[in-house]
Amino acid sequence: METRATPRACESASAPYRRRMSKERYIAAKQAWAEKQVARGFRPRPEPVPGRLPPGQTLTSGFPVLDLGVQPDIPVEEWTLALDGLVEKPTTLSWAQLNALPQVSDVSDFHCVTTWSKYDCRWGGVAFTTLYELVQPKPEAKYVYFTSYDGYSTNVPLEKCLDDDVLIATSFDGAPVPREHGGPARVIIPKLYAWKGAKFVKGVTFLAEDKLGFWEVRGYSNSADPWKEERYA
Ligand SMILES: Nc1nc2c(c(=O)[nH]1)N[C@H]1C(S)=C(S)[C@@H](COP(=O)(O)O)O[C@H]1N2
Ligand SMILES: [Mo]
Repeated sequence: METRATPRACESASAPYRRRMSKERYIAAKQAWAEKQVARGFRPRPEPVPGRLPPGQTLTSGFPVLDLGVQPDIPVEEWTLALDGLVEKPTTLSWAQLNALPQVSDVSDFHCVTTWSKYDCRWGGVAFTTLYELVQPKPEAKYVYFTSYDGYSTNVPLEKCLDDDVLIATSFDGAPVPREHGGPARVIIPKLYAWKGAKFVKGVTFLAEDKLGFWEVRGYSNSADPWKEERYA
């Protein structure tokens, strides 16, 4: 757990120490300490919502970057998203075509297997269900295999992709998804550990049989449910 900087830290001064200080000096010292915290920009953190943080996770206020050491630079004029495999209508979307599809936004929590979580991420883009309707997967399609411009891949059961919070995100916090966070477009699947969301997404393939992705072949859990702490297989 992260420790909270609050004035209680001073209140815990030992009793003998406090007896040596006059009450006035003690209060003045405590007040000066509190003023210093404010000057340093201390803000109380919101109270945790019970049950919101999955087991073994720690809340972070920053947004760490995790990648394979490459952040591919894909100009949007060259960017495409291929939707293929077991679908009636295989399609390759240009950036303009993706952005012409109905746009949604969703606020969700982000859970990384390395134990940090970030609350209230505001993502905007195209719902996975919109792509599903566009390409019309065949009944045999049961799994989705995502590929990325950095060589990354990950796999997810199709049914897990059909929740309304699963997006191909093109914006974060009202601005384009920064390159280090997977722009121009990345996948967000809030109910699974974040490695299931491909940054720099380039392809979505619908499959009848499951096919393990980059981390899944290296021992990460295939199901990746943070509430069940499915970290490693
Ligand atoms: N293309 C690609 N997508 C990826 C990764 C990656 O290395 N490459 N890392 C995954 C992991 S392990 C996590 S935790 C999240 C991290 O997203 P962030 O860098 O925006 O925090 O992206 C996931 N998607
Ligand atoms: Mo991760």
